[in-house]
Amino acid sequence: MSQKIFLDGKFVPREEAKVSVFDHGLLYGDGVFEGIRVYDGVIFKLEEHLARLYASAKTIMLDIPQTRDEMREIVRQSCIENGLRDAYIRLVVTRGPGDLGLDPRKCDGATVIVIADRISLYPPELYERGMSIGTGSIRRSRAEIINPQVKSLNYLNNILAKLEANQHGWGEVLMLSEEGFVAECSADNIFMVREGVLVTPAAHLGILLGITRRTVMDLARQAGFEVVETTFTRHELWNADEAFLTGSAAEIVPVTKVDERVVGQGKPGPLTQELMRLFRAYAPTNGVRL
Ligand code: PXG
Repeated sequence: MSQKIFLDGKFVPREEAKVSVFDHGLLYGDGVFEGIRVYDGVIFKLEEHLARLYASAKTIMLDIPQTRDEMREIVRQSCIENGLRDAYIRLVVTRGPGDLGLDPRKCDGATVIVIADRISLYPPELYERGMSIGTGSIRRSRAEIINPQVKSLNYLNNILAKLEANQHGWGEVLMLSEEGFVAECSADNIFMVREGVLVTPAAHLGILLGITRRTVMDLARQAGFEVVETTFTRHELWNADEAFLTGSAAEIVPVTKVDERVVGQGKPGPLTQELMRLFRAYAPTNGVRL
């Protein structure tokens, strides 16, 4: 059975899921997206992902033709049509086809795409041994340039950073804020553990407010740990007791090396492992059921 993709109001076979070469999502990266996980028939934190999608769209003044209720049903239907109970969903809304100028008023209306696919995960060894990351030369931009809180289709900075990760053989690439503070990675948020306290960069540093980040903060607080959102430098990260990354695709990935400095004991730390356990138990219970 061919994969079914939701495109502009209906499900079409994968081979027919094509967009116009005049779509401003393609011509200008003018659009927004979400990446969502499905765990054993539960669409993880779907409401939070929909809220972020509609907030991103509002900021760029992009009208999504579907209501949030309709979108929830389309996402559910995408999993059902494709017989998927464990999946990765990509929701994309572009400005739609226009002319070759960049004026959004020339566009006919949004293109809405929902792809439900199998998940490709990081290898299990990575979760047992930890990941080595390094700092790239590309900075996260401040809100007046490309607002990192808008999950837009303009990911060129992140891709440039990822190229540096590939060149150096890092699993992910650390991106600093314009001022040089630790911000996040190309597609993951970052945490460190210092004297039993969980520390993560604050929103104003120019980060995507990750849904996994929020979940991990909530789980840690419920388990009795202190969680702090603040500003810190790489010096503090290099000298942390533990570090890890969070993201919908990655979940929680221990980080054991940053810029050739071994972090903590050089293996996944106890709080990281505890949070990984808590997250794995929590994920299939929190979201919208198929
Ligand atoms: N920061 C950035 C810049 C991101 O793009 C996250 C953090 C984590 O957010 P969530 O809400 O997922 O906890 C992201 C995640 C992928 C993939 O397939 C993920 C993202 C973007 C592109 C691809 O891993 N965004």
